[in-house]
Amino acid sequence: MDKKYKRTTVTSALPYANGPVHIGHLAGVYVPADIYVRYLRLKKEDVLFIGGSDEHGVPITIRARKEGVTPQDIVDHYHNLIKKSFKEFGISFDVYGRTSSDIHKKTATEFFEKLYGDDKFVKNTNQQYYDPEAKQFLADRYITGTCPHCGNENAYGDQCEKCGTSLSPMELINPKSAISGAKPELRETTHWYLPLDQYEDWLRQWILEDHKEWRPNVYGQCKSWLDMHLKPRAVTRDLDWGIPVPVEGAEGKVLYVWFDAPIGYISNTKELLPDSWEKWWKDPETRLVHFIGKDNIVFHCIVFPSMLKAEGSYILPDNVPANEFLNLEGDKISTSKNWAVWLNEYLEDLPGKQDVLRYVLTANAPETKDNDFTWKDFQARNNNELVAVYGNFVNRALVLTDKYFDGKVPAVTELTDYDKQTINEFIGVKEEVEKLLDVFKFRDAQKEAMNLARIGNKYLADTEPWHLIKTDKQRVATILNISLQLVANLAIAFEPFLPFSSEKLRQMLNMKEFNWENLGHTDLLEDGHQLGKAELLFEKIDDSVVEAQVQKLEDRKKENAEKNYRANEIRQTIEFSDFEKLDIRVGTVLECQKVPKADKLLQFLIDDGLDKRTIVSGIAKHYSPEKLIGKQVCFVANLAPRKLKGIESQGMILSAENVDGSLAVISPSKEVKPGSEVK
Ligand code: B3M
Ligand code: ZN
Repeated sequence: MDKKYKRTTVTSALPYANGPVHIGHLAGVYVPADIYVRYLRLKKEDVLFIGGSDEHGVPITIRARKEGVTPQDIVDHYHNLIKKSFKEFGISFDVYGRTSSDIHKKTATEFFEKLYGDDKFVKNTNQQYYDPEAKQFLADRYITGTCPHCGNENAYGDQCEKCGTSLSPMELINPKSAISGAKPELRETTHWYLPLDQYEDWLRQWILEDHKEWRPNVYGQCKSWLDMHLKPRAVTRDLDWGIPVPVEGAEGKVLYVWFDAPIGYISNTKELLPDSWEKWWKDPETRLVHFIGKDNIVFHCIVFPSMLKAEGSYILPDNVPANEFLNLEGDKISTSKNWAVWLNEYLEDLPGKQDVLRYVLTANAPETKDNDFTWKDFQARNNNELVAVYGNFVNRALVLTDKYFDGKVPAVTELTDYDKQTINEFIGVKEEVEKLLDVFKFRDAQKEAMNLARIGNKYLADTEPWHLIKTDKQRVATILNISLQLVANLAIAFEPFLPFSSEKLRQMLNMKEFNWENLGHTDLLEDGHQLGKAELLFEKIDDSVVEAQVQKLEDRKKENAEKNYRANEIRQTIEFSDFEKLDIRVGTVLECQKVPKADKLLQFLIDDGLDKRTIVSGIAKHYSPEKLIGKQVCFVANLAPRKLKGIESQGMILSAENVDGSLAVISPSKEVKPGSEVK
């Protein structure tokens, strides 16, 4: 970042207040944002860290309806829960606001009015689904039906959660209102649109030319959106939860949640700094950085900047370091399937271990690709890195000083070449960590900070002060002085990453406040300085602890599978004539191979008795292709052909889904002629 700036406004995505936050949120957004902000604060830069809850949107209303409470009840509950979790994990927001606040309502309303007054919207009338029983228009999420791609009967009007395809309500087969179950009808409705197409040329220049330094995943996503061309986007909705559209004749309409939510960053700044908020949003010498997950890229890089540009008086984001996703034990984190490690539960099970989670999430940060969190890795990183490297070095340096010098920092007498070499190694770490933090490479930065402890451990192991003490106390004094200076450096370097441990260490070292500028110095602790009491910084985590966590997840998986099974059981019965429509046959696998760039798909060539046919099947995670060649399988022969990854699949191979989600291909119990019918 070579541009001159005076201050930095850092925002982190406003989580929806309709559920607790989990490790994916922390890894993707809040830990990196917090590291960055703490780093700038340590450098004594002017920085503001804005957070808050996103309290509008359809999912909140659906949840409220399901639980028989008001949307306000839902957001009150989760806003407080989320706020508490963030606090417990040391996410050091300057303000944590909420979009149901009055100040936000006013700010968002005025923002809309300004754009409306300046003629920045286009008004458009089209047809949308309406629930005649509930007497209201249905948001995409309020319509369920059968997915035209995979047949899932519970697909939503915006997405099928089974196959991941994004949908529009009109594509659903047999649409149903999620409110009343009624069959929705099409009615006309009017909305205001932000004509993003008019911003396309400007966005191309601003992102693709002027911000080539953005992360490749962010830049790439923007480029593909822009290459597909932008369409006007509706900024209003027919809904009764949200900020009313401040236009005559717009009764029953509210601002679209993605229009008001990013304005929440501004409202929350206003809440904190009613008199000076503007300099954080309008002064060209302010740098704006948005921390988000990858699913929010389009809103923060394209939609919100277009809104700000249309308004005219705001600065634009300087960078948007979005992360990819964190998976959990190999599977996608899912709120609806309860496949997550919830922050509140984590702290109940592993009290006081905030920094361990922060450390592991940064070490595995999904900065360039999706990454996996596993409890085994969590344990290994704690035991082999935090305990064995960081904690061990700190503990040895402090305990030895206590033992040989009554806890007073001993003075250096003479430096050997080896001492000088060690010092040279660790003073270089400051620049390395800075270089990485400045470009949002938190994972590598933390690794680099850890090198300080590695250097220290090696130094102690090589110099062996515990042997020397019998013959050369002066030499031991020098060794321990250098070691303690290193410990003080560690405390500062790790403050952004592991704030709780650094604070503990600060007390153990009896240091005043930390300052990033002091990093790399060897005079942080004066001769004779009295240290505080040494305590263990980290503790080993036993197998039983992580095994219990894995068990907890496995139990949930089982529960889910059982729920699914029951849900299937109560599905409607069908007539024999319906069954007869299925043409299921046995075929012999002639060829089988992986589909490139699709980790789930296998491509089969089947002898179906009459001919050869290609079938693509999503079982690559469960079989290696060569194992299936020569096997007989059952397949639906009369399924309409469909394209998967550009390959036309002519049928569907049948498998049984085990409770744990694993798949087993169905084969006849003895060999039959290819083409035999299954009845
Ligand atoms: N609440 C989506 C999300 O939590 C949304 C972010 C708003 S940021 C202005 O992923
Ligand atoms: Zn689907």
